[in-house]
Amino acid sequence: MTKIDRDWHGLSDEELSQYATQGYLHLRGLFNEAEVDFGREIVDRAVHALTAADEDVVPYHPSYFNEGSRKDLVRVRNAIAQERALAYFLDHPRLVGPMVSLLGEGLHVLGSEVFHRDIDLAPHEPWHVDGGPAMHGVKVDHSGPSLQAKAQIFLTEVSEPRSGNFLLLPGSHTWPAPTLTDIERMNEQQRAGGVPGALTVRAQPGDVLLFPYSLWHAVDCNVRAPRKSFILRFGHLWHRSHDYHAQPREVLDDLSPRLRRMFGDFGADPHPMDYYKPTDQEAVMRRGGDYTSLVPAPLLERHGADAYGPASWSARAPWTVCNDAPASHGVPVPVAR
Ligand SMILES: O=C(O)CCC(=O)C(=O)O
Repeated sequence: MTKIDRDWHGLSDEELSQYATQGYLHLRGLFNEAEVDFGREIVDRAVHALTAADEDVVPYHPSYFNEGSRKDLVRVRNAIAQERALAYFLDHPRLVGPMVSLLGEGLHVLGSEVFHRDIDLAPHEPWHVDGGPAMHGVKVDHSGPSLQAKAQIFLTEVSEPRSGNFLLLPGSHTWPAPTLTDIERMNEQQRAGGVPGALTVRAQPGDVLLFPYSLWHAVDCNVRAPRKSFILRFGHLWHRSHDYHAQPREVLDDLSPRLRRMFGDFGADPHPMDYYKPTDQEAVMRRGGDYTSLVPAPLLERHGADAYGPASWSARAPWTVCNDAPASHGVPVPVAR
């Protein structure tokens, strides 16, 4: 029998079942303090580079809600192209394991975003689902692999309400996409104090929230301190990506074979069928890279190199599942419509 020497562990049946029924999984303490410091440094560098640049690396698209005119938000799309250190998180065994559990081994990175959400007394993001009209009618019963899923990695304290918290409606991932009327009503309720049945995610640095494209979600106002996070979007190798066409050679060359494959790279002469039936997928997905050389020297000095390498990855599922309680604003939006 072949020995499977993976560097990752998947989610438990209980965790998978919570994701399937509730439409999210809040994993507390997935990344350690040293990694959180590294993540914050990446956010600061990416935000500085974007605000200093004349234009975004990813050109404007009409679906971007006039982000350019907003002072409260810096959102760096396709962040891997400018911040290679993001590879550390994308290829991290503790993230790859849960994502393989949700989507299968044909894991594809569809987008890598860095967020800096400053103080703003108005809700940061209106209620919505992801993917646009092309995906809104697609129904998945969540008894098998998911279609697309995001991992939000929190790098600052978001444990009090009104901190730019992620808001979600538990179970809404199985509902039809909200209509414009639903969205207007919910945004009104949000401004007036909250949407019935909505859950305010109270995250600590190092926590990760997993959720599918079909979950109804929004972002609360932020009256406290800048919120820093990454949102990494995953799907299948046969999916198109959201913030890049293909990663250029100079990006791919800096990544491990596993992460190159997760960016849809099959080398110089891919076969069209590779995206559906790759022949070496299990072997390629077994192990990721060592990106310790990308960690800034002061952080290595402060935390020690072991905090960023295989020595700290071996513990099985160091996270705990956090069950945030929904706010009691009354009756939830009905499931059957
Ligand atoms: O920043 C967040 O918490 C969520 C952003 C969002 O709504 C999205 O990426 O669809």
